[in-house]
Amino acid sequence: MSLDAQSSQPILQSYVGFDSITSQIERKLLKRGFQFNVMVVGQSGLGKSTLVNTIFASHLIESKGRTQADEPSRKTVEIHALTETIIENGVKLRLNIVDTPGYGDQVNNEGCWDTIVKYIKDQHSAFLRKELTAMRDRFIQDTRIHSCLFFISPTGHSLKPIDIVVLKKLTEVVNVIPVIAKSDSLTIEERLAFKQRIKDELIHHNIKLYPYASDEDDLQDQTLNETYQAMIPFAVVGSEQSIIVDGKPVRVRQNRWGVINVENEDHCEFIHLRNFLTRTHLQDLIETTSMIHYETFRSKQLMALKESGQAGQGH
Ligand SMILES: Nc1nc2c(ncn2[C@@H]2O[C@H](COP(=O)(O)OP(=O)(O)O)[C@@H](O)[C@H]2O)c(=O)[nH]1
Ligand SMILES: [Mg+2]
Repeated sequence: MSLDAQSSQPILQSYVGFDSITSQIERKLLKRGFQFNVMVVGQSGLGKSTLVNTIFASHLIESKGRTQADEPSRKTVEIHALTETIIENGVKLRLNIVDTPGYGDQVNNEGCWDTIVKYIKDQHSAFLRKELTAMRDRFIQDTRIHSCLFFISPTGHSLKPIDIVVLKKLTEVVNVIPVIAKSDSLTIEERLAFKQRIKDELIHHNIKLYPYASDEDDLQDQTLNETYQAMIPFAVVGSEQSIIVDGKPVRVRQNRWGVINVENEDHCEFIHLRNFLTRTHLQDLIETTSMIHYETFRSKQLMALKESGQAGQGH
């Protein structure tokens, strides 16, 4: 088929070159870099700071238990944000870690989640305000929390009532990834039974966790998500200590009885959590935050705005 009757060249079959759009996008994205915001929630001493440092392989948060004598007991949940830029093979990732020390530390934990949920909503609200300004920036600095690591105490029994309340609140506003903290304190059988009990409780309380099913998922995505859904909550072990094995540094926890290799999947599920966060679901966590959690917030806010506007006109 030809548009030009004189020409024998099949014009529409000639190579246009739009397939290079993927590399054009890639170049642009690489220049801009990526923003990834992670929040950690859980009682003091469960290894939050240690795990984050183990995942992102640097000393992002100074790991410090509450046992230090000079540190006063925290009365309220404090929120600390910490930003670090990581570059891997030319890809720039701006990592924002939001720590929430003090959660669940009090005898009466009523309302201790308010600060955390408010923080998440405040980020959505700030983003919406920037979007709605007439002269909005081309790129809005994104502080919305893309994933929330929720630390479950390795009791081996069940979730605490407060965990259920907080999980319910959090899953409504953010992608929650629960982990069984310090899972080296449980035997393999205890860990399996604990995990199953947690899963049953989550179903019983109708708590829906990320990853959510999407129409866009192909068979490969579905299979991958099902594998992770079966594994969540990840039973993790964190460590800042490394030893050299075969010339490579390996993260380990060493005690009197032996050595736990944090990155060995026979020992714990740390490597699966790290792959999930960084290698398979990083982009989807960011997208889901924007398309589902932020969108829900945004439409509620705009509806409320519209209603108050109509009420105002009625007078
Ligand atoms: N047994 C064990 N101890 C851990 C693990 N992760 C961290 N710890 C230790 O627990 C203590 C508190 O860790 P930290 O990361 O400061 O907890 P955070 O208060 O939740 O941030 C430190 O002494 C860590 O070395 C783990 O996976 N297993
Ligand atoms: Mg900490």
